[in-house]
Amino acid sequence: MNQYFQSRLQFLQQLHEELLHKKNKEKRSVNGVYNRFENPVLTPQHVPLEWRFDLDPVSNPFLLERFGINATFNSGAIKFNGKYVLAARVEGKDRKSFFAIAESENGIDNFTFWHQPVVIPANKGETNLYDMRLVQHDDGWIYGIFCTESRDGSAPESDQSSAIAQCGIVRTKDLVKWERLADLQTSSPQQRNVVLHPEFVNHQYAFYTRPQDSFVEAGSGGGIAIGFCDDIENAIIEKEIIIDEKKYHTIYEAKNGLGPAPLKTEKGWLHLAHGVRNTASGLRYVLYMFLTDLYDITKVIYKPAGYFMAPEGNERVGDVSNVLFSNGWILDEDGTVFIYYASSDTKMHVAVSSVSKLLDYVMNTPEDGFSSDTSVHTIMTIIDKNDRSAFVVKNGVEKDVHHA
Ligand code: M1P
Repeated sequence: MNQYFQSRLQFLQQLHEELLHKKNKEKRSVNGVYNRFENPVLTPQHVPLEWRFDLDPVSNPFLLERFGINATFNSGAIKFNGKYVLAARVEGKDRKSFFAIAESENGIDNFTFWHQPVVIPANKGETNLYDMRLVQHDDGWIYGIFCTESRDGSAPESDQSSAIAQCGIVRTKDLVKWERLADLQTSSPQQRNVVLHPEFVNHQYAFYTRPQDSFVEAGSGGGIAIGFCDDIENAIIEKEIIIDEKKYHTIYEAKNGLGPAPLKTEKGWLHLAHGVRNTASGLRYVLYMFLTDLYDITKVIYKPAGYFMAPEGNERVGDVSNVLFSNGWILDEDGTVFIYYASSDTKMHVAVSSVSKLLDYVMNTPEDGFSSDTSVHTIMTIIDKNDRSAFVVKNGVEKDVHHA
C-alpha cells in the first residue's frame, strides 16, 4: 500500500467515524409543538466508504471516489427490532435514486447504513425509484410504497425531460428480501405520494393517492385522495375520492401530497402532508397536518390553518431549495413521535414531539378562514380571551388579575 493511499484512507475513515458517532442536540422550541435538532441525521457523507470508493490500492492507487453520492433525503421510517430505521432515498451524482436502510439506537443520531443498499427487482423502462413509505400493515407484511419514474414514451426526441410517475409496491418481513408486486393501477396519468393505510377498511386495502395531470403540475387533478382495492398483489383502484383538496391562497394551492402513513390516535388518524405553492423564487414545499375520523377515514375532522413546519435556516438551501418533505415518522410506545423530514431535497433531519402535543396542535390551532379579515378576527379572539382571563402570565410572572 503506498503512503499516499494509506494517509488518504486514514483521513476518510476518521472523517466517517467522527460523523457517525457525533451526538445530536435538541434545540429549544419556540412554538412548543416539536423540537428540531442541531445536526441532520443523514447526509451523503453518512453513506459507507465501501459504496463510494474502490478500496484496493492496486486498482485505485489515488483512492479516488468511484461512485459519488449527491443526496440522502425523503426517507420512509419504521421501528424494527427495537431500532429506529429509515429507508432513505439515496441519490447518486448520476441523478438516479435508490433505497438504503439506515438504523439508529435512539432515533436522533448515529444513523448507520446497512452493508448494502436495497435491491428491488426492476421493471422494464424504469429509470428512477424514490420516496418510499414504509408501512407495517395488519396483514403482517411490511410494505414499501414508492414512486417509479420512466421517460414519457409519447414525448418527442427533442424533449428529454418529460416523465411518467407511477406507484410501485414491494413487501418484506425483514427489510432485506423485498418481493415486488404489480404496480398500483389507477386512472390517473401521473401518480406520486401514494401511501398505504396500515389497517384494512371493510376488509379492503386503502391507499391514499395524489391524482395528477402532468409530471410536475397537478392540473385538473391534485388533492389527497383515497381509493380501495381487494387484492394487494394486483392492486387496482377504480375510484379515487378526494379528501383534502388544493385550495386558492393556501400553502397547498398548487398541489399537496400525503407524507407517511397516518398514526392511529384515540381522537382519530393523524396525518402529515406537504403543501406546495408557487412563488417568484419557485415552488415552496411546507408540511401541514390534519386529523381524519377514526371510523370514516375519508372524513377530515380537524385541520389547522397554514403550515406545521417550513424550511428554516440552512434547511432552506439545497438541490431544490425551499423544500421540506416528510414521508416517515415513528410513534413510540410512550407517545413520543419522531418526525423524519428532508430539507431541500438534500439531507435528512429529525424533529421530536408527542401524540398529545400533536393532537393539541391539530385540534386547537384555529382553522383557515381564507381571508385577512378572518385571520385578524382569530388573533382578536385570542387577545380578548387573554384580556378576560382570570390568570395571565406577563413578563414571566403569573398574576391573578382580579386581585392585582
Ligand atoms: O422537489 C420537491 C419534491 O417534489 C416531488 O413532490 P411532489 O410530487 O409533491 O411535487 C417529489 O419528487 C419529491 O421527491 C420532491 O422532494
